[in-house]
Amino acid sequence: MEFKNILTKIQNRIFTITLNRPKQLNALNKEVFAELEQAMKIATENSEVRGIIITGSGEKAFAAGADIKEFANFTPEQGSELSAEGQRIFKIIEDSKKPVIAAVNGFALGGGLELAMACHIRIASVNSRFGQPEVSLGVTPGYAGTQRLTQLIGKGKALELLMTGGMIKSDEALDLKLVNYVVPLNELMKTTTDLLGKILRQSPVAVAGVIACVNAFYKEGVDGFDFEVQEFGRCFGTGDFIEGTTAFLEKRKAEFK
Ligand code: CO8
Repeated sequence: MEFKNILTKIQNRIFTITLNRPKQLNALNKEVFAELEQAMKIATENSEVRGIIITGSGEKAFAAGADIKEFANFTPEQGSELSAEGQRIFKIIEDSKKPVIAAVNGFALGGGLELAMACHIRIASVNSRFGQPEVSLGVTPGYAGTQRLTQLIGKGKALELLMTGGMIKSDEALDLKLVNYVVPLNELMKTTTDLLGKILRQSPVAVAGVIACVNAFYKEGVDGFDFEVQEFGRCFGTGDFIEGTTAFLEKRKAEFK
């Protein structure tokens, strides 16, 4: 499938989505969102794909936010619609059964940071910068930045970043546990691929279960402990469980299908 605003490739069971509007610092407009949703659908449905990486093209930006030119003249209703649509698509990423890692290669601002936070794990290059500058534009974040930033770094620091609209460097993002690792830009994709590779050697059923259980912690009205009991039990009926336990008992490496 041909995309205009993103690039996709499949290599070694990994589906890579590269935001590709480098002249606009990969700003997220409606077309990017539509293509991102389509790409996630392809990655989800293709059984060859086991994990997903989202990154930005160029050496400057992962994504510098929602496309300000697109929403500058919006009415309140249009603003709400855009926000709801973006949140819906980012939730597809968060709820993906296949692990999704953001390889943050530069500015991750506003909607760009919100996209990175919808991914399961974030790895950043040293030159990356993070922030939610929406307050400087007279809006609150709209793609769940207030929620996921608070989940990831805690209320006090989240409020500081959200209310000042300030930008932080990669080392501070690491201290805040907003990202798992910071590496030189030329090592970003290798580090990301290596980490994803470690995950892909595990049972895909169990990895999907872990994602669902951890997400359950944050779901209103869901008891994560009960959810884990159900998910744990469900694993017992799967080929992955038989292969994993049999391989252990036979003192060999499990080969998950
Ligand atoms: N949207 C549209 N275009 C952008 C964006 C953006 N978010 N960011 C950068 N660009 C464009 C610039 O306009 C410029 O284009 P042109 O050359 O045509 O003028 C080009 O990218 C390069 O940018 P700069 O010349 O500004 O590059 P600098 O290196 O000088 O600065 C910065 C880099 C600091 C990243 C700067 O570009 C900047 O501050 N960008 C805006 C960052 C921002 O405010 N992001 C948050 C956007 S709001 C948001 O994400 C809300 C999400 C929720 C929306 C909910 C729906 C309503």
